[in-house]
Amino acid sequence: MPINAHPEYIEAESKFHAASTDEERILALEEMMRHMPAHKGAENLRKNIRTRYKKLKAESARKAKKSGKKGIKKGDMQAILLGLTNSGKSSILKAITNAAPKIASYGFTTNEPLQGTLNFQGCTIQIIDMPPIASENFDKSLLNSADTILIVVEKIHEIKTIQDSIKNLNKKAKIIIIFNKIDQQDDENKRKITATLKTKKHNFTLVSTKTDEGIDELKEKILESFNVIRVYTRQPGTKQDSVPVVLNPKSTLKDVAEKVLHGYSKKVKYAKITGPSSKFTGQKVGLKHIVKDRDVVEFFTE
Ligand SMILES: Nc1nc2c(ncn2[C@@H]2O[C@H](COP(=O)(O)OP(=O)(O)O)[C@@H](O)[C@H]2O)c(=O)[nH]1
Ligand SMILES: [Mg+2]
Repeated sequence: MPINAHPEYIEAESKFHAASTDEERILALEEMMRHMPAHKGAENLRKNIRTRYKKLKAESARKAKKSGKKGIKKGDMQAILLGLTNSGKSSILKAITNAAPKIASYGFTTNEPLQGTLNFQGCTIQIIDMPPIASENFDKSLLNSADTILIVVEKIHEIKTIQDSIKNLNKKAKIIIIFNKIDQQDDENKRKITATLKTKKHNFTLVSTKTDEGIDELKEKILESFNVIRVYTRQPGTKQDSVPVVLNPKSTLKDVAEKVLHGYSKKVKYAKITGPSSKFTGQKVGLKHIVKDRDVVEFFTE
């Protein structure tokens, strides 16, 4: 053990030694690399770790290719379904995307990640149904790259089980708790479940894939988790468009104009804006104005 190593490094190193699969070893090495001692005396150590890491990565890429594992290309907005077998992950994938996964009361487990596309409010969102966390086929790299993790449960205590199993992975992802099979609960239970989840400060929805209860709210939450901004445009004197322009945070009205009007955006002189970024209804603003989610704008050319 090197002198002056960070405690994080030491912890990662013991994880490396305790690891039983290459996948775990790779994750531990990545952690070790993040906390490597920086002093000159540790130069060889750093080199060794990098070499070991490269070797393992190459090896696992070779194995993945051989086993014919289908790679999933990461979309701009990606959410991953996690939960115990039978919690209803495949049913949710089916309810919110175009995918047609197999659904079984028990005995069937998803062996490969399956993906579906959720088209919602002009956005294309990739939803992935993962094999059980404990299985060989669980792809941690996919989990690590996801923007949002959807934890599917049918009982409160399952949340902790799932959270613990992904503890050291993907700390950046937003988490949404999906309490499924709500059709099986009476009103009193629903109230209790809601109260508990609120107390624990979870971002959550109660859903049923049988009755579709909460499904629209879930789509809304998923989209919101990506931090995108939706701006609705309106031609002067007409009805508001129902499909918003979707932008990154801190976008300006100029960005909106370019998305809607393309080459004509230069003709726009000002806009009237109503919504979270306006001081009052129909506020007149210039193109440098920074928009907020759910603003409604009208562009004017003179
Ligand atoms: N009552 C009820 N049953 C559900 C609901 N969603 C899924 N199920 C059932 O739960 C079982 C497991 O569903 P599945 O989607 O395959 O779960 P997975 O193993 O997490 O992918 C199946 O029998 C489904 O019909 C729901 O909202 N309500
Ligand atoms: Mg399934």
